[in-house]
Amino acid sequence: MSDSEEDSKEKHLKLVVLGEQNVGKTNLVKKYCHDEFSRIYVPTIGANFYVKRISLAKNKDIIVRITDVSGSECTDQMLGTYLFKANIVILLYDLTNKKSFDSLTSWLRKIDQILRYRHGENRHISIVIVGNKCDLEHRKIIRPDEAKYFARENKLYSYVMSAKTGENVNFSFADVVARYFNLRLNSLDVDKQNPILEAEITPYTPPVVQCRRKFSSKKTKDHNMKKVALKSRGLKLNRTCAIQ
Ligand SMILES: Nc1nc2c(ncn2[C@@H]2O[C@H](COP(=O)(O)OP(=O)(O)OP(=O)(O)O)[C@@H](O)[C@H]2O)c(=O)[nH]1
Ligand SMILES: [Mg+2]
Repeated sequence: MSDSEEDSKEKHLKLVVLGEQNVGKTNLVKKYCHDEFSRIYVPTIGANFYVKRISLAKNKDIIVRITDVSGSECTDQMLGTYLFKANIVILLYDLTNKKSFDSLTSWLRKIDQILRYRHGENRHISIVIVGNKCDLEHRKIIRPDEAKYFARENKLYSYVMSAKTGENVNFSFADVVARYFNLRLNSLDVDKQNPILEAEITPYTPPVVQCRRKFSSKKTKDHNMKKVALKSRGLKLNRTCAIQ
């Protein structure tokens, strides 16, 4: 097969998302694949599977099969199964949860053991760390330099995103995939990955201002004046009373 034929062929990739419970793995994948987000936390049981087709660098089609693994009940054996023939691992942590960041070391150790001893694989696997929930600006406790330091020490790439707002999601996934294939995202690719927000245009109708007229009728005014006049004379006004 010629190089050009090889280049035009669809490429397939297996990407596995791992990390502690509640860090936002399911929502991140759903945001990326279906542009969906849910505030309600529904823990994943086992794993969920998704497929996303992307087109990068001169329309090279890439089919990304994504496995979203439960953060709570993942035994080493199950993890081994999910990691089988994986090309990319996204290790997700929550920028507002220190424990989830600290757990990255043990995730890395587990992955390393599985790849080395179980599969006997020495294949090329890319691991990246991703800090999620960057929209919670006031609650972030993992500093950017901390994450960068950890990534540098472990020779990993590092990203931050928000499954809620979608900030940096499409671009980062595309960048991770492109790096795996040694492709460089061109400016067109970057534009393609940044979704254009479509605002609905509705005609402007000026609000109807309801003014409550504050007035006292002439009748009320006369009535009050009569009351004051009578009071000064020690009298009381009744309906039939007439002032001389
Ligand atoms: N503010 C904010 N909340 C998020 C974000 N991503 C996820 N969440 C919330 O975090 C909670 C957990 O999200 P999930 O996606 O279910 O977490 P998970 O990592 O899949 O959890 P497990 O399946 O138990 O491992 C949910 O209540 C989400 O609404 C985010 O980017 N920003
Ligand atoms: Mg989940």
